[in-house]
Amino acid sequence: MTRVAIALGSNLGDRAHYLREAAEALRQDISSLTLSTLHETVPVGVGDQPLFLNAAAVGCTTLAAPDLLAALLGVERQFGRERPHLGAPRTLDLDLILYGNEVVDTAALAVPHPRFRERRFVLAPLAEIAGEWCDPVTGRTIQELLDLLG
Ligand code: PH2
Ligand code: MG
Ligand code: MG
Repeated sequence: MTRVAIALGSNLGDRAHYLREAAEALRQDISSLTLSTLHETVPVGVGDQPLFLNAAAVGCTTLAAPDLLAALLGVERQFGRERPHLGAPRTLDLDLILYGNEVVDTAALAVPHPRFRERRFVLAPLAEIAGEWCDPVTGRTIQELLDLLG
């Protein structure tokens, strides 16, 4: 079993519904899943868009990282995710942030997520449910990474 952290985001349609239902769908592949509270956040780096709801989920899986990634993309599709262009508003975005202590950097998959350390919208919800988790690249905990953002 591997402990995993997922970031959830939505800024299109019934955002809270998508996040809560996605978390339920993830239980199929992730046991003992804990969902953070939902945070309303200003869009970062994608221009003028509707506000996001963001959350984080933590649990344990027997899936290998690429299979978990495929499962996340499947749940995104299940909830109507379309990709008309990069950074487009979305019903549901599920990003794999941490996969145990593993560091993977291939064309298909990068974990830890390469930009999560700068993203308050990922760190703030994740700190609620896994503040003690150590980033295997920097050795800092999620709470420390969040505090560094000031
Ligand atoms: N996701 C992005 C880019 N910008 N901004 C917020 N507030 N929340 C997000 O989930 C988000 C973003 C790329 O996936
Ligand atoms: Mg994303
Ligand atoms: Mg994504």
